[in-house]
Formats: sequence, C-alpha cells, structure tokens
Amino acid sequence: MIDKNSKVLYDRAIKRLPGGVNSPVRAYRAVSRTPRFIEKAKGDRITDVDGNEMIDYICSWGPGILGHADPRVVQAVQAACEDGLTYGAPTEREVQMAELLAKLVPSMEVSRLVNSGTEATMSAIRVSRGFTGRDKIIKFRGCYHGHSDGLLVKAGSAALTTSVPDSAGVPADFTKNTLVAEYNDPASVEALFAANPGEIAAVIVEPVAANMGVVLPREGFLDFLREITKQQGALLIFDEVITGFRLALGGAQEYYHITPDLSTFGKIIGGGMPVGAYGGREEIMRFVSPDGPVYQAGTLSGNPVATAAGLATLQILEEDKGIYDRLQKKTKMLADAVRTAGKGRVVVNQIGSLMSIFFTDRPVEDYASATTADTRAYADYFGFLLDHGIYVAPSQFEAMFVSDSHTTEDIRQTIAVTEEFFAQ
Ligand code: KE4
Repeated sequence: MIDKNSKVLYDRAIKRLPGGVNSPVRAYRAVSRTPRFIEKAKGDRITDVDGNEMIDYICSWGPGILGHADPRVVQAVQAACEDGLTYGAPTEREVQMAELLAKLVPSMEVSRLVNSGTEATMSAIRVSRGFTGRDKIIKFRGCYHGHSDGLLVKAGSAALTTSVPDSAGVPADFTKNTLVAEYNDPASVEALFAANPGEIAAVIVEPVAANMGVVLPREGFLDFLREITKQQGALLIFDEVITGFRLALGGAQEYYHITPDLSTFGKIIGGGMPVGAYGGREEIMRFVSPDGPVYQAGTLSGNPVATAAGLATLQILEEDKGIYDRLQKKTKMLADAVRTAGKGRVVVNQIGSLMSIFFTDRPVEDYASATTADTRAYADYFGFLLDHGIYVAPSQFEAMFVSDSHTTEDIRQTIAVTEEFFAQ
C-alpha cells in the first residue's frame, strides 16, 4: 500500500486547513499516520488517491448504511439537481420527510430539518430549555453530541461538579449549566437531580454510546432515565445521530421500546448529504419559531438536493424488510471472529451494525472502562489493517460501521487479516 499522493496532498492541505482536514478525527493524529486522501467509493469499497482500494468500516462515520454511491440515491440526487439546488422556500419533499419521520419514529410528532447532528442537538437543547423554563442539562461523560459550546464538556473532578469546557474558546459561563453524569450509572444521575432540584431542563443521551467506542446501555438504564426525567419534570432527549435508522428502522427508541420527549438525527437521515433533524412531542415543538418563542433557522435546512438523498435512503430502508437482520448477522460474524482471534487481548462490543474493538481485557461498560483500552495497540491494529486494505476508524474511541453492501467475502477477508495481525 503506497501513500505517495496522499502525502503530497497532505503537505499542501496542512498549509491551508487546521490539521489538513475539515474534521479533526480525519487527521489520523491518534494513529500517527498520514491520512489517506480519498478519490472515490462504491459499495463497501473506498479508493484513495494512490489507487489503494480498501474495505470501508468507517462509512463516513455512519451515513453509509446502504454502501457508497447507491445508484438509487445517486439517481434521486441527480434528478433533484436538475430542478435547482436550493430555493430557501418550503418544498413537498420536506413535508414528505417530516411525515415519513413521524411514521418511522412515532415520537417525532413534529420535527425540523437542519444541516448537521450538531445543529440538531444544539436546537433540541434550546427548545428543551424554552419549554421547561429551566437552564441546566445533564449529559454523560464520553458521549458526544456535536461541537456546540454548551456540549463540549466533560466532568470535573467528580460527576457532581459543574463542568469545565474541554475546548479552548468556550467560556466557562457557556458550560456552567451543563452537568455531567456517568453513562450506565443511575446514582450519578440521581445525585445531579438531587443537587439541582427543579433546575434541570433535560437529559441528553446517546441511547447506545458510540463516541467512546460502542458502549451498550446496561439493562434498565434507559428505562431509568425515562422514569427519572418524568418524575423530575425534565425532558429526555435521545441523541440518535448514530443509532437512528441504524439499530432499527425506528432507531434505538424502537429497539429498546423507550419513548423520549425529543430526538435528534443526522448521518443516515441525509443518505450522505448534510441533513440533521430534531423533533418530538407536538406540545414541545410548537415552542419553535415561528409557532413559538424558541428561535432556530438555517439557509440550507431541508434543501431539495439533501432531502432527495435522505428521502430516497429512508424509503429504501422502509421497503427492505430484511436489511436489519442482514446487518446484524454480518456484524456479529465479524465481532465473534475478532473476539476469537484476539484471545482475551480485546473486548468487542457489538449491537446491530455497530461495533468497537477495545484493546483491553476487561468488560467495557462505561467511560472509565473504555479508557483502559491500550490506544497504542489499537494504533498498531489500525496500521496493519490499513496496510492490508481494511479501512477502520483512526481512533480507539469511534465505532466500526457495517453497511448492507458489505459482502460475506469481504467480512471473511477482514477476519483473515485480523487473524494474521493477532498471530504475529
Ligand atoms: P455532526 O455535527 O458531525 O453531523 O453530528 C454530531 C454528532 C452528534 N451526535 C452524535 C451521537 C454523533 O456521533 C455526532 C458526530 N459523530 C462523529 C463521529 N464520532 C462525526 C465524525 C466527525 O466528527 O468527523
């Protein structure tokens, strides 16, 4: 595997872009390699500028559930482009999107399209504050909800303290209302509610955490969050940017039979184009401008080309009754084989078409256990796979994604390369 042209492009890129990239994880800093610059992708294969074709388990961090350049989605986008790229005015397709969202995810009685997961979570938090009249929110350490100021925080010395920003440029004032609990730890949530009675507007959670690597909710954890928020007059926000339309057609809320008050979506909902969405109970969403006092807006929100890609993708998922079963089977086959090959050196968490390989010997059930993983060992695994044509996340704390276009042969190829790695 050569990376000559990637190196040339990277040298140019770092002159004009921070880290040479438009999103930090792409810079390969956690794995100390030159990032591969991509030329094209089709199905489960991605090809870099040096002609290296690789099996792709990043799938653009989640949108690619059908596989790259699905002809049905590409055709919908091409047709939409013929009629203009953006109008800044309502279109039928946006109504179809909102109606389909409500059908596939019944809790989404009223929704609004935005352009990213960040915008979706930022807006959901704002409307939860506007609706409850409360300022504080609870998030979980290790969960990521995009880069809006108030959500770029992690706990201070204990989950009970208010949080300190973990990004420069975020004034402490912007995060003082963001409280941080421990994922899978009900007591840490109870303590925050007890310490802030009547002040917490919402709890926002990734129903399956996928930004500390994949960490599953313990039995009853999500039910607990649903219960305590109801009791405390706070809203439950499911951040389904990753789990939405991935764990099931109705997302994690269908998979776990929990109805949140608000949900956020991204990635798959745009079918590869920039689309996010937030929404939920009608009485809450009627607070959003121009119906209500919570302002939120966007020039390209619901634009005809992005909604064409999103609608085509959701319609394909809705019509294909076997896709989620196929995704689960293929991903489980890979996860089981990696567990066997790793012989106690790795823990693999897998659910549906999401999985993570942690280089640790203990169960990974929360942020603390996830961070026991040996990130150097992960970096070695990453480099070995990359050199053997397998393209996985350049960070231990991301997810692997399997698409409907991943063939059994390619899964077997991935297993063989993994077995070779562990046999060294
Ligand atoms: P975007 O603004 O990147 O569309 O979505 C933010 C977001 C919100 N909620 C969850 C659960 C998310 O996982 C994300 C974004 N995920 C990352 C991958 N861990 C996107 C990749 C990147 O940052 O480049």
